[in-house]
Amino acid sequence: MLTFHSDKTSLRQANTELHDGTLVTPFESPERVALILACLKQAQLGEIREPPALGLAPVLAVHDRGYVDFLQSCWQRWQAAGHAGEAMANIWPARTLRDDRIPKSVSGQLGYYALAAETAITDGTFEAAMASKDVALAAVAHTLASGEPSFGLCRPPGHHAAFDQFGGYCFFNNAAIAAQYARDAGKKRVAILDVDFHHGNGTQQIFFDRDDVLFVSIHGDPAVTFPYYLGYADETGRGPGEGFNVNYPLPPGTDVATWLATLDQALADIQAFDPELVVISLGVDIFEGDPISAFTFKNDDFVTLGERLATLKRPTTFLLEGGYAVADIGVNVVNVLRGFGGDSGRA
Ligand code: 6XA
Ligand code: ZN
Repeated sequence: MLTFHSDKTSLRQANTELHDGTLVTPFESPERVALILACLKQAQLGEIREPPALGLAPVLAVHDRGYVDFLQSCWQRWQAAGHAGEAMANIWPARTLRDDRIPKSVSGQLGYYALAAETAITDGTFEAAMASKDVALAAVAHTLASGEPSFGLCRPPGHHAAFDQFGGYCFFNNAAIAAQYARDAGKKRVAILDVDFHHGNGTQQIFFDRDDVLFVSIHGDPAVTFPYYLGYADETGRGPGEGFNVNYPLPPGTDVATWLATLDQALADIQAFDPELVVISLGVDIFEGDPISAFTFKNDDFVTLGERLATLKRPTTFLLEGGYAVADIGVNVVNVLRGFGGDSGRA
């Protein structure tokens, strides 16, 4: 299977993440991509290609212009304001405040455009996000042109990024940008299946009113897991989008058999939609050893996941989302791709 990768994704080098009340080295690290790359090469899974730079037009097809401008200028403005650390939100237009006026200061805008506090903006963040969406676009373009599956080694991830909000380590919604690109290339129906441990709130929000992009997600129950405020089963879409958003929240600790039975339902939803393209938001943080997640996949279960996804028999693009158990991240990704490709060997 062809992989797309850009060295520029390593330009995101944040030092701080607010985690459990302390500032820690971010779980979402450049090392993740390096380790997956090494494993892909060792497994000889196929060619690894650089994506072309496609600019902002495909981003602006799903994100707000003001939001994109903010991401582009934030770090420079934060430094110009004389702040010592990395750019982080610490005030939001929360439930009792106004959200219909965008403040002028970078601190106020950070809260306006942030949906969570763990994700700092730093030098290189915007450039890495641009590279990440270019990886996604090249992967989907390859699948559209050839019908062959592809893997986009996206970093930073994307599925928490909404129309005009970042958070959960995400800035541009790579899966949404790829799906919209396929729509603009003439594909009538695109399905996004999100198997990351965390609900893809951003992807859901971007397509919630639409019937041309089906969003199906299996994830930790938002009543007790991040992102907490979206991802319930009763969020089924709105207006013309009614019925085209499907959430399968599962309790932390859910066993693999239950997870796979849920996947079978998700796959039936996708087949009923008859998509011309499937985008998989591939988070491997469903692994039992993941430091910030709570599902129970073992290394070999990722092969089974790949095999089940292949039963769809649809043109498919895989895009990396989460996964932080770095010692196993390469094996787990390779196992999905091998399973999908029909090679049942375990990495
Ligand atoms: C922050 C949790 C961020 C989750 C990131 C992720 N406390 N999303 O893996 O899929
Ligand atoms: Zn995740």
